[in-house]
Amino acid sequence: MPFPAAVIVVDNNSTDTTAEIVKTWPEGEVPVRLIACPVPGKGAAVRAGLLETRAPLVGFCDADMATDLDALDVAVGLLLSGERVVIGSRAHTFSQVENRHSRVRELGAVGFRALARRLVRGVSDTQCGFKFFDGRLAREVAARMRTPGFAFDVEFLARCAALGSAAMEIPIQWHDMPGSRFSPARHSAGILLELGGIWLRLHAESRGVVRPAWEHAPDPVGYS
Ligand SMILES: Nc1nc2c(ncn2[C@@H]2O[C@H](COP(=O)(O)OP(=O)(O)O)[C@@H](O)[C@H]2O)c(=O)[nH]1
Ligand SMILES: [Mg+2]
Repeated sequence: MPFPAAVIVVDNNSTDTTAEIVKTWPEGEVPVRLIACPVPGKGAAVRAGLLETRAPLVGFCDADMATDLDALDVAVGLLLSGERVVIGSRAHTFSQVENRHSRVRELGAVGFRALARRLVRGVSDTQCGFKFFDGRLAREVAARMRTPGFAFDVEFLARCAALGSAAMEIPIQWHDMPGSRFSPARHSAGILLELGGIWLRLHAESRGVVRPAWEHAPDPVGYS
């Protein structure tokens, strides 16, 4: 990167050695910081990480590096040229996707996409774990986030769109990594409930029935 960058790793009660690896990571050009998020779920962890940021451009990617980091140059270039939400898409015509998902998961994904489309318009892959943002927008949206689990991306993108920033999808190289923690049997019901919760909350907020939560109001943008 031609400018200063930093990595935050969110330890979300992990039982592998993630925290130890970060703690013993040698000091280098890119500082790597560990933060703990006791609330379980990927949504909670990503929210905690984003709220720790102060940089003008921020983002997150899956810990298993399924998305090739070449996409970072494209994402940063687009953000510098004025885009505010740039997300990797496995559905992009120019993406290279090496997929090992089971038939059951593929079928579930079709249903998920049909529901997600009702909440986020114009995005073909809401779930790719590679998303970069204008920092101020990401912190503002993270502060309002309420979805703790895997459906959080849908709430995130819907809130960005509600604040006037539609997502731009970019092509990526995706290598499906072994050791997936996602299980259609264990997670599908929770994801459906989360999607329902997102729909209810966003509708209630848009009608003024409830106000978006602001208790963790983000700090103004900084450059450290
Ligand atoms: N905080 C948290 N993050 C998770 C959990 N499970 C997965 N992740 C994150 O989500 C990413 C995608 O999950 P993964 O298990 O690889 O699923 P897949 O790539 O969709 O098959 C991982 O790389 C982790 O960064 C979890 O239980 N808690
Ligand atoms: Mg993965």
